[in-house]
This record gives sequence, C-alpha cells and structure tokens, in this order.
Amino acid sequence: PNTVYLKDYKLPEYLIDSTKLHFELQPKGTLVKSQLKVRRNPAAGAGLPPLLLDGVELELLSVSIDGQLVPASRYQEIPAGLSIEVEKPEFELEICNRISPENNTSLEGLYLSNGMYCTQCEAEGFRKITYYPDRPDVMSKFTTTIVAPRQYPVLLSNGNEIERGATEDGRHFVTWEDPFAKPAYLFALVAGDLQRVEDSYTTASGRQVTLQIYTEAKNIGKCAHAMRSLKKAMRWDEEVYGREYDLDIFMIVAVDHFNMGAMENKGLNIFNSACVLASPETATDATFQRIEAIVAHEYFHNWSGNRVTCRDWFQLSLKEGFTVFRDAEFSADMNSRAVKRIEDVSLLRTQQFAEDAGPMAHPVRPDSYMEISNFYTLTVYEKGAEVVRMIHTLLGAEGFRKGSDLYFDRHDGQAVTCEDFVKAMEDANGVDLTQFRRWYSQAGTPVLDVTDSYDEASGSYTLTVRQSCPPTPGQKEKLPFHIPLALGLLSAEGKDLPLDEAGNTQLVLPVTEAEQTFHFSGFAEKPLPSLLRGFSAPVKVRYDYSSEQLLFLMRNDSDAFNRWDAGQRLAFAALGQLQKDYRNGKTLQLQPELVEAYRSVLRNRDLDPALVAKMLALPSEQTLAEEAERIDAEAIIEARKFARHALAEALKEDLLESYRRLHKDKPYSPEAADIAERSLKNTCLDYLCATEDADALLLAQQQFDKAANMTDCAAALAALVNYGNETDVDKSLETFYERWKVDTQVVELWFSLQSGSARWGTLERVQTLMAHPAFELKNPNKVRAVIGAFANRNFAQFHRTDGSGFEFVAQQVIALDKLNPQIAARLVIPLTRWKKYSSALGEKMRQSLESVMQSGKLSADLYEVVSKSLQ
Ligand code: B3K
Ligand code: ZN
Repeated sequence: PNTVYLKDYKLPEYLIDSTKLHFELQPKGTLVKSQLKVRRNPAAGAGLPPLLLDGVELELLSVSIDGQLVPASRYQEIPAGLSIEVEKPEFELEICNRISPENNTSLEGLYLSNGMYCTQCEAEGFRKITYYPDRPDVMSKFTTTIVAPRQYPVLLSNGNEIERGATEDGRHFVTWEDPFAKPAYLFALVAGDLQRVEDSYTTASGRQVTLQIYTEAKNIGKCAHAMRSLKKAMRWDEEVYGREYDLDIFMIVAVDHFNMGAMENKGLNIFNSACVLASPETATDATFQRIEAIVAHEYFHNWSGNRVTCRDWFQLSLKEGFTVFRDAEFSADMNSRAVKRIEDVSLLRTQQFAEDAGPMAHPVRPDSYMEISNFYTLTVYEKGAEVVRMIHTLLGAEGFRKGSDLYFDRHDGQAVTCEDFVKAMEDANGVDLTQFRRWYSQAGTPVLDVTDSYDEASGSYTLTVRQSCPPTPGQKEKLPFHIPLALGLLSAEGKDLPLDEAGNTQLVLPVTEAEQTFHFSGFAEKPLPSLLRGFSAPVKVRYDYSSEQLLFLMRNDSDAFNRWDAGQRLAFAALGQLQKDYRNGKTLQLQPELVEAYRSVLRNRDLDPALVAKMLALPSEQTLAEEAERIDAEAIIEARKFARHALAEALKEDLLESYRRLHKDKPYSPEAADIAERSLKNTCLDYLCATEDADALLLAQQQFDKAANMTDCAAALAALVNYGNETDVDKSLETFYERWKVDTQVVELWFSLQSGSARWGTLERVQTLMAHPAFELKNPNKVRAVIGAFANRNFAQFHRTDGSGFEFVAQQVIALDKLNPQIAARLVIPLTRWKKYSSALGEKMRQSLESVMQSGKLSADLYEVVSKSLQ
C-alpha cells in the first residue's frame, strides 16, 4: 500500500457544484446514477488535466458528458478509480455504475444490516458507492433519489424531503435535497422497514425542528433516552457556543452492523444500535451515559465538522478533538464534572499513553498514513480534545468562546485545517500560540520532573520543572512544549495558600522551556504542591511524594481530580511494591496506609458517592501495564488480585454498611445522583464478593434475582461470574440468557461479561461463545463483545504464559481481515505492544504478530498496523 503525506497536499483540480444521485436498490445489483456539475478549480492552476475520480469495487456501466455518451477511448479505469479526459472547464458528467450491498462485509459504502440498507462513508467509503472526488475539500450540494420496492417503506437521505411517489413498476421513491454543501463523507442513505419516534424542538431563534429516531419495530421502546439526550444537546450548544441547528429535520437511525459508535451525516445521523438504544431493564448506567455523550457528540458535529469541515484527513482532529472536547464539557455539565474528568483521564492514561509509546504513535495531526481508517485513534480524538482543552485553559471560557465564534463565522461552509482553528483562537484574543502548535506536530507523552525547595529565612518556595518527551517513530528529538501546569499550594492545615499578590490560590504556570523555575514567597512553612490540577495537560508528572503527603492530598486537596489522583499514586506505589515482592517470592502484604486511606474515603459522607466509587477503584491491570518499564503480566495480575482481596477483607464491615445503606428499592432513573449511588453500591458489592464469602455471594445472588434494572442485574452477575461457585454461576448465566436472548444489546453484554472475565473467559469458553448461535463474525459488536473483550479486558487469560491467548487473537484477526479490514486492524492492536513485555511473553506475542504478517495478502488497514509494529 501507498503512504500518503501531509506535505503533498494539493488543491483539488476540479470542483463539484452539485451532485444528483439516483439509487435503484437491489441487494446484489444496486444501480447508481450520479450527475455532477463539474468545474475546473481556478485556484488549482491552468490547463485541463484529466478528471480523476476515486472508485473502489464498482462496476462501471456508462460515462456521459453534457448528455453525450463518452467513448471508452476517452476514459480509463485505473486501480484507484477512473480517469476522464476533459475538454472544457465546465460540464455535466453522468456516470452509471452497479454495486452489491449484500456482498459488502466491510461495512463501508452501501451495505445491508438485518435487511436494511445503510451507508457509512467517512473517511473514504463514498468511493465504494460511485466514482467521485472522494476528499473532504470537495464540497457539493446533494440531491438524492432513492427507488426501492415497497417492502422498504422508509427511504431516507440528507436534508429535506422534497418529493415522493410511485414508479410504474410498483416500487416507490423519495427525493431528498440537502441545501448545505458538504463533502461526500457526510452523505447518507437508509432504506428499510423501520418504525420511528418523533418529537420536536424549538431553537433559540424560534424555528421548529422535527426530531426522529428510526429503528426496527422491536426496539421502538428503547429510543426515549436518546431523544431526551438530543434535546439537551441542542439546548446546550445554543447556550454554550451560540450554535443553532440549521435544517427542518434531524434524524437518527439505529443500525446493528456498524464499525464504530455513530456517524454525523448531515441531518441523518446513523448510530450503532448499542450507542442509541436503551431502557432501564436492558441498559446499564454506563450505557445510558455513553448514549447521552455520543448523541451529543454527533449532534455537535453539525457545526464542528459539517458546517466547518476538514481540508484533508490529516486535519481529522480539527473536528474530532474539538467535538470530543465539546461532548466532554456537555457531559460534565449534565453529570458529575469530577467523575467525568476522572473517566476521561483514565482512558487517556491507559490507552492513549500506550498508543503514544507504541509503534503506531503519531502526532494529533499525523504527517502520513497508509490507511486513514487506522488514524481514528485515541491520539486524534482524546489527546486532540486535551489540546483543545489546554487552549480553553489558556484563554479562559470567555476568550475561548470569542475564538470559537470567530472560527465558525470565518470558516462557515469551508474545509479548513488545525492551523485555521488555532489562528482564529489567536486572532480573537490577541495571543501568540506559536509554541503551543507543537502539540499538533510532535507525538509522544511529555514528562514533567518536578522538584521544589523552601527557604525558611525568606519564606520563599521554588518549583523547578524539567520537561522531556521520549522519542517516537520518525521523531527522535522533540522541542519543548507549551504546557499549562495548574498549581495549588497547600498549608499544613490543608488550606489553599495564596500564590500571588492578588491572592489567587490556583495558577496556571506556563511551562515553555526544557527547564524552568517558578518562585513564590510569603510562606511560614514549606507548602505541599498540588500539581497539574484537573489534569491541565496530557503529560506525566513525576514528583517524589511521600505516602503521608499523598494521604494528606487525598483528604485535603480542594481539587477533586487531584484528590483522586493522589489515591491513585498511593495505590500505584503499593501495587508496585507487591509486584516486586511477588517476583522475589516474598509473602505479600498490603500497606496499612492504603487500607486506612480507603476506609476514610468510604466513610466520608460529604463526598459524591460516584467520586468515592472512583477513589476506591484500584488502577486497572492495563493502567499498571502502561506505567511499567517492562510488563510482567503475572506479577501485575497477582499483585492486583491480592490487593483487592486484602482491601475487601479489611474493609468488610464498612463495605457492607455502605452497600446496605445504598441498596434502595426505588424506580430507575438515569439521573446523576442515582447513578452515583448505584455505582458506589455495586463497587462495594464487587469488593465484598472478592472475599468469596458465602454471605457476600448470597447478596450478589439476591441482587441478581431481584434486580429491576440492568445496572444492578449486570453488576451482580459480574460479581458472581468473577467470584461465585461455578455451577451456580452457570445457572445464573443461563437464566440471564433465557430471559434476554431476544434483546441484541443484552446478549452482547452477556458475551462480554464472560469473555472479559479472568475466571470465566478462558480460551475454551471464549471458543464456545464464538460457536454460540447468537455470535456473528460479520457483526462488529459481537466481535468486540467476545474477541475484543478477551484481548483488551481479560488481562489474565489473554496473557497466558503459553501464548495461546495471543495465537487465538491472531487467528481471529486473520479471519476477520477477509471480511472487515477496519475491525481486523483494531483487534490486532493488543498484539502490537510486544516490545514492552518481559522477553519470553514478548517473543510469543511477536510470533503471533508475525503469523498474521505471513498469513497471505493483508488489507491495507491490517498491513499498516502489523508492519509498523514488527519494525
Ligand atoms: N466521524 C465518525 C467516525 C468515522 C470513522 C470512520 N472510520 C464518528 C465520530 O467521531 O463522530
Ligand atoms: Zn466525532
């Protein structure tokens, strides 16, 4: 496969002023007619070069220009599409081609899911529908006619419906017109036998918008939460960004076969069923919150992505980083801000930091790619969002709003770059972000080494910060970043001390040099630093805190995030010691300080229960692995297992007390306060079961038997699966399946509970699950629930010392690559970190990766990931 470079960007040679599409849907032979108003791009240069159109797996039927059939001698089918000779600067091109939705298992382009037609075009899927300049800087006004047999009563596309009727042969058609020019990646089409729920929304300026959610009839009762979330998101974007919706109708469609979470097609968002359908009986709190976030994310794209889009795919973070930042702030406003921040940072620290330290590391704005689908990464999304957050921190909420207003006004209707975004922020605020721009171009996670000193005589305190960034592929040396370091200083009483003349108790230090010193004065004693409050930059901070200091911060820091973080540091240290002792064959013993710290958190009734739940959670095995110099999987597993058990034994009474207090018999609501209580209660239950006491397991069994909502039911089942007696668990799993086998989303949960469990998801059991009638290799949700949960969450079984976990995943990757390259390239990622493992296990991992490489011809997606990881 070819490598594409950012530095090679060229303006499009031709522009498409309008795009008229006509579909005649047939599972095996869908006919597509496309009529394009083509115009030479005056900015691209002189002359009339051939018109190059992208096209993949298309059957070309005819080419006409201005109503005249073009002879085959005047165009050429090339590997990547079609090249047509051009004689005039403006003309009308008509192309007819045929595609086979039924055979499309890549779920890119037009495909069938449970008998309904749907599309996924981002990034480069439109070229699997028809020949087209499939690049985001070619924006066109689309009109779409869909012709289909009557058994597909619902026919949808972008924009507004302008016509419908019958054809002579008994089929019917609908025509849609989208008044906003858009790139092809935002095109969408849906056809099926669908039901809908409808609502309406009045925008701030008083316009009425029809809201519709479409799904198969059996799921119609699971749309209410998404609809509520949509309306909240629409209001929020008006209030916080001054952005209104711009069409008369906004539609969401739920689809079972989908490669990712959802897609922001103009006016017609298409969602993975798992990210939109929920009811209290079938969905957990986590799912309710994820739906709220994703519905908002896709809706927010209408401005950050659709009205202002990306010039090229290297700029992906322009829309994704910004939109993730927007949805994170939305979720923080709707729920607990601190808890949302903790969840996002945990994800970043485990997964994004690992990516940044691995063979696929790339900047937020990559310089090159072989397959763009591989760059929908945690770096582009989550680190990209952190970069936008840092701009927000540097400019303040008001300054940021000025910047976003300028950005949207200046670039409405354009395809632009990350540079344009930063420039708008600068221009609106009169600031210079030159050095800050390195966050877009340099990969790797910066490290801050912080030391301090206190001078008793003068009462002055000095903080020294050294920054460094490890080398990443293609980038050996890094220049210093501009890092906003939010700082507080605590007195011995645990109060925030004033840091400057104005009496501010929190400052954002501009760390811009490799080494830098910051001075503070007026202290009667040495203060204790609270560093990187709220995780003000995506960096690692090293400071030599003692256990006492961490305990002190856990109790006193006014920054909730840092209170949690202090607990994490303490737990890290304790788990580090346990790993060392395990390796040296010593008897394991948990630091009593950690136990007491957890006890006081558990007893603290002033804290949000959701925050307490987070503070009680030990760092995951994945997090411990990311932090390790070299991963010793066995030591990580044993240390963590021991710590959980020891904590559970020591805190039994407190855990039971909290569990009883919070276990209420009240109707389900996905409100933050209720979610918080359930989350602490179920955390307690899981700890209690970790003792494997019969009493505790009985509690779990009772909760499982009586639960009226899926949050409580699934939490109890998970505890039973992890700690219960095998025959009892088998029975519960079977009861659960019998009760829920009609519900696709619950069956997926049932799969992942088992595959992700160290105890239950042994290789043999995972293989049995794959043979289960509800499993389907062609459905990415099922693949994620069974194989993905095993590879990503079942740390113990995946890392079995004989390497059989790796081999199994490698085999599945090979099989999947033939069906769905995007999913195969995702699933292989856990195998790519072999260099970080202790030698024997790392070598087994490398061999399984090698076996993928040697298995035959790989897709571009999989080839890129595997070849870069073997280097
Ligand atoms: N923009 C889509 C992602 C498309 C991924 C294509 N491989 C969803 C989102 O980020 O909102
Ligand atoms: Zn997005």
